[in-house]
Amino acid sequence: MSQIKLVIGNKNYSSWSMRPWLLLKAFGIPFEEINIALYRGDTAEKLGPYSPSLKVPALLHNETTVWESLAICEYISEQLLEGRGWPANPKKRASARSVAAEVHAEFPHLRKDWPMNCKASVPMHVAGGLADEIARIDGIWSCCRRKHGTGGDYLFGKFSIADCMMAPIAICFRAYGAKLSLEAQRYCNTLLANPHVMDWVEQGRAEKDPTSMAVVSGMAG
Ligand SMILES: N[C@@H](CCC(=O)N[C@@H](CS)C(=O)NCC(=O)O)C(=O)O
Repeated sequence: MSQIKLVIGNKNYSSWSMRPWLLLKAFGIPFEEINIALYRGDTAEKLGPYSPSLKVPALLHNETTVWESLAICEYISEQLLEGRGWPANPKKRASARSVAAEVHAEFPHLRKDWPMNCKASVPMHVAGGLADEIARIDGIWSCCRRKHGTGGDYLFGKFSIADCMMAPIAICFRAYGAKLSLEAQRYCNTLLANPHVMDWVEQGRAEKDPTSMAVVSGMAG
């Protein structure tokens, strides 16, 4: 029998943890959740046995350890979903992988200035690099929905890893009041209405963590 453990940080602000968690939930894969509180004196010590990078998320499956959110999503798709984490159509799949990789590698301003915080609801001023990055996300969302969105309400129609990568961004956009095009806003609303996204947000909001204000100074990711 396979054993799947997902090591994650605080749900209130660990956007990287949320991505593979959402994938496992969306596809109904049972797993054990191991929660490690971030930004504490003993965080690295607690992560040591699970995560070579001393960061979350990390996935433990039988004898295999995988870290880095996108690598974990790839592994889940390959080993546990027979590839169903990505769109079946090769063109859609190529674009889905591209936008997922872009989220994983880019958007430094979003990460620093608008960190995920499920409890936050504070309209924020937008300028410079942050405005450019919000516009780029809006462009990705509208363009993918228009070009690839048939067959469902998600970025590539049916729910995929690309949506897992975008979900924390939707939470940030709602929290800080991003102004989006109609198409992008519609997709943002779809993500926020996903029952597993709603569960994550609810659990994040319920966390009682003295470090949760740290996100205001840009510590979270
Ligand atoms: N590139 C990594 C980022 C992981 C990351 O930065 N995780 C943060 C929490 S969201 C973390 O573990 N921080 C703990 C620390 O830096 O001590 C991924 O995609 O998994």
